[in-house]
Amino acid sequence: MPLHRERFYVTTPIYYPNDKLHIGHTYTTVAADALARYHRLRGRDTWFLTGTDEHGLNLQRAAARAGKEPLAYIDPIVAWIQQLWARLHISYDDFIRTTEDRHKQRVQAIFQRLYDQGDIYKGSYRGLYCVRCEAYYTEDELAEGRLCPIHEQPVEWLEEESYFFRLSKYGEPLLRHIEANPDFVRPESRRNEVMSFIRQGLEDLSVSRTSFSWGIPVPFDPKHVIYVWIDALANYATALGYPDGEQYRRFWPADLHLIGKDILRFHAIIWPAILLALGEPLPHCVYGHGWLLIDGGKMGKSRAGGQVIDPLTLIDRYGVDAVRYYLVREVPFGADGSYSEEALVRRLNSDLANDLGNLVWRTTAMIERFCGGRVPDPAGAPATDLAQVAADVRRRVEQHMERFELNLAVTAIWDLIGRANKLIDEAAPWELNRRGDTARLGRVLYDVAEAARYAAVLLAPFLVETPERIYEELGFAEDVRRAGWEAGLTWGRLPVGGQVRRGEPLFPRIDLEEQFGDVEAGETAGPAAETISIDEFGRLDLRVVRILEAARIQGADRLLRLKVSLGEGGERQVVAGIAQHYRPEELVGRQAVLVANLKPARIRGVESQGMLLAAEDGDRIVLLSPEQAVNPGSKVR
Ligand code: ME8
Repeated sequence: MPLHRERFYVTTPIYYPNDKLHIGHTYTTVAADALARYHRLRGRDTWFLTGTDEHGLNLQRAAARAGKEPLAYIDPIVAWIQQLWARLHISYDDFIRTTEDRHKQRVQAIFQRLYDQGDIYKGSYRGLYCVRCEAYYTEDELAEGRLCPIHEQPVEWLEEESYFFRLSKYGEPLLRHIEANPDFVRPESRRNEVMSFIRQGLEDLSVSRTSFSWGIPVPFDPKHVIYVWIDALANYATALGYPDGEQYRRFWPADLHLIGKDILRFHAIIWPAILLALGEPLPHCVYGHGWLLIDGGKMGKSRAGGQVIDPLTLIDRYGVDAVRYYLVREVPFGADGSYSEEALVRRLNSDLANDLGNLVWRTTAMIERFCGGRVPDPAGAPATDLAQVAADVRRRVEQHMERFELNLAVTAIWDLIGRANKLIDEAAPWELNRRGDTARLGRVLYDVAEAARYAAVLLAPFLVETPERIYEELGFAEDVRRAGWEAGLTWGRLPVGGQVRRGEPLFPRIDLEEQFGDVEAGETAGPAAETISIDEFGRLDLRVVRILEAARIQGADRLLRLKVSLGEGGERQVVAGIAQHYRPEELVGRQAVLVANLKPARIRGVESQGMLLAAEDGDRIVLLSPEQAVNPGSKVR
């Protein structure tokens, strides 16, 4: 599906504000970021939108449980989501919150218009409703035990007066559109799924609720709020200023709505039907990628795979580029794949440390030893085959990126890296040096250095720190991203005579045994202390919390005031004596361990409802956190 447009507008789903955003959400967002970066590098006018989906019964209830107004409950969670994206270097151009006025007004205008033209009418509805999906199900759609097929949670009977959208009217035109546009729903298996669903006949869709109030009111009947999915889907247009904003004219229709397969029907049927009703052009592509699974279950679901993997912990441990690389490389894009930290470390060791890291390390080391640290002149000897390999790899990367085959694109780059490493082994520069063949030595070392630089440009959509580091080590002061794709991928761009600067290895290897092997607990020979009984220990209520906010306390340089979430257990304010060890912004989003049943105390006039655990090592204070992210509120035993 070659994209010949000079513009590229890509979106992720807008996520529910949830302090359990995990590696699955990160997967979609990193993939969209890689595509946005790729098109930007190619000089295309690019817009990348993400955001949060903040209305609905589920959030209304969560806020009530926390004893808060919905927005006061949601704001800090949105701040932590933005912090997560910042740590992953997600280069979004806009972040839409569905509680913003710019969104609400335009959603109301859309609803009004559909009503005025007869595409929305009033009726009543009864059915089985999943609060987490915010959707009705029929009996035969339910999972065993009358559970929601996505969340495997009980559904509820709802009966209410409701407005309906004439979805049935748009089945035929939509089917014709999908048939005429093979790239509209991707990959092919999802396209087939959507077409057969439409062929079964579409029913009109209930698009308002009276059973709760946390939503955008129906403009002409405010006891109804607009169905959250209509509200949410519209974000892709409202964020651009639909119907007449300048950005809307510039970027609509979207080139790509990147989503997980769980929300395919909303994006490939309901949203396009609304756009047809509004007379707006349809997006070029809705791409439903697969799920990252843990132990065969979808991450974050209530039963199978209830476990969630915290991206921040992984970044702390392995660095942002290792996490980003793993996400785009490991799973064939589109299919389901299993997540495992061990697989991440294997990728890190083999592809990043061994292949890429080694190429840069050996090349700069040899230039230092044999060429006085300056990039040698290749002109004295015939070219190696690397320029040819590089051109071929570039062509393949471009083809794969246009088809959203991210894993194949990165795999292709490794052909260049592999060939360059092999050339070093074959040409044996140390032998050339011994024989005094400086002409051939110069050629070989120049070509492998240039291959490393070329690979850095090809990697720039995916990795956010490594391309810059490779340039720096090769002594090339150019800004990789600013130079862009075309200039960067001109073979021979690396200047002769540049001073290489070998730093630390790009990626230190991780000892798998040490990280994942059975480590014997062993007796700790600590200082003897008075012992306590297990019952005494049991009186401590230790809980995992997520830090939502952190701020300094005026006049107390050691103290920070933190707001922490215990998930269902609500929120607490805690004062912690860690201000000299952590900056407030680096704490937001982390998990920590709280002594939850400590008697509240006032410290410097600020109430502290519990205490965070930290290790004291000489002058250092280090916060304790679980080895993997767990649901906030989990008990520590
Ligand atoms: O559905 N593997 O938001 P959400 C891969 N607000 N991707 C995963 C995943 C996993 N295990 N888990 C989540 C919503 N995702 C609505 C969207 S859009 C108008 C409204 C990703 O917070 C995947 O992209 O539940 C999925 O579609 C999205 O997170 C769901 O995020």
